[in-house]
Amino acid sequence: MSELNAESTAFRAALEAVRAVEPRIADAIAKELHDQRESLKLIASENYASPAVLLAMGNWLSDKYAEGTIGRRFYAGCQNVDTVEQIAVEHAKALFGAPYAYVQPHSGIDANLVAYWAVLADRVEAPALAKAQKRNVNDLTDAEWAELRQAFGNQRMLGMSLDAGGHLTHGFRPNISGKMFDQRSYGVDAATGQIDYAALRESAREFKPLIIVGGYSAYPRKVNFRIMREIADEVGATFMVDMAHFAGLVAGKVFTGDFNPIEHAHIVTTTTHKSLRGPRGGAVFCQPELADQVDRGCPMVLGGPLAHVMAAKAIAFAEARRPEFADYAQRIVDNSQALAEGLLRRGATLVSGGTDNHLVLVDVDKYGLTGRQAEQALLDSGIVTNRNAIPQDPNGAWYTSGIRIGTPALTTRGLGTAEMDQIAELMHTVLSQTKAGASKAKFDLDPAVSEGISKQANDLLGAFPLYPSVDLGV
Ligand code: DSN
Repeated sequence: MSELNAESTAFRAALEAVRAVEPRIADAIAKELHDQRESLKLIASENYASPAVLLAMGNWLSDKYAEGTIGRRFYAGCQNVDTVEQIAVEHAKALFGAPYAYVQPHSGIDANLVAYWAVLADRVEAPALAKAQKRNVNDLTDAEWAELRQAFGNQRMLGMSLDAGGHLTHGFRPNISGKMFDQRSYGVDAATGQIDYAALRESAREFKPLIIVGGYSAYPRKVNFRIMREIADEVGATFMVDMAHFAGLVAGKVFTGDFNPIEHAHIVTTTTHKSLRGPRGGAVFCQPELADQVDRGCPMVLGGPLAHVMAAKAIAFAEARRPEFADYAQRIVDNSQALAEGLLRRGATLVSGGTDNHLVLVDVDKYGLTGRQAEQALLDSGIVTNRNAIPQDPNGAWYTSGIRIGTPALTTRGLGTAEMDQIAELMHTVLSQTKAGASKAKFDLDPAVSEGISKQANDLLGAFPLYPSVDLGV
């Protein structure tokens, strides 16, 4: 028998240790790898982290509390966490060319909360303290504190509307950000499906927000952050960008100049697990004047930092600094555009008519379907996507009229533009053969069609093994 490679040995040993305590967990972990290998994953926000990233998380760094920041912790014995966090910060700053990086947030929501409270501290709390001639909030009188709390609760945010591709955390009521801020949305031009910067400027002039948020989770085009910063400066707003979806394209230098948020925003947030291909987590980048406020993220809104995940972030940032990551980032966009062209050629309607980034938004009304029906029909056929609202969506945020598809994961797996055209054919076949049913969730699709497409999807994936270096022996 040939010797196992190091990665297979490591994952097998980890599973054996887990199995000794609770076999069902070991089975679920192994099954997840199996299922991911079998699935044609077009979820725009997912990816496959490297074995090094995954392995960096399974260790005793997890045991350590380290609230506070590097060198200023609320616990003793944090020297190794300091080392890990410092290295992650160094790689993050070098990767993005950012003056300051904070790598503790556990997710994108957390990163956005850190950013919002940093801006509130800078723009609302600091002036209140200066006015009262006090050093910190504990020194304020009850009356001064009541006044400051009123001020915290009455600030404005301008963010992209949900149906145009904005994110819940950009000031929408179901999320804490919508309860913190009075929010107004900007949308897209009805004809082009792209951001209307003149309308955005008009809205900002009228609304005078404290924060303008750029970034999205379902917008298929580049955003001109230079223009957005100009608008923010004109109305005295702090400009924040949530680059969670496209951080990999910034890191890989596909988005440069006007389209690189790091060059234009006061503060930038991200997740680390989408196009950036790291562990699940978040990060914040900012101009030096906001750094002290960002550093207050834990324990302000974050629980103790996850040192094992920061270790994995350091590995992912280091990987993304390699030249091959730039090639990967460009291939994500090439694939996305090939998928868009393949769908358009077959008669699909795409929001904005195409894509500049890692995602494509298909208007499935063209096929007489809701997003919910299309999502399930595709899933039954072995193609994993997610339904998404489209601009002015008549079916609302639950049933929707759109399907969001993204290429970061399949690009990691090695699929290229020729395979994207084959996937466009599979998707178009499913969507055009699915008939809407009696409700917005029901549909009819001949099982022979879904089985046939599943098989073709599986055959396609067979040529691109996922985690080829990992053999679990099951
Ligand atoms: N869940 C992520 C997405 O799918 O876009 C963002 O929250």
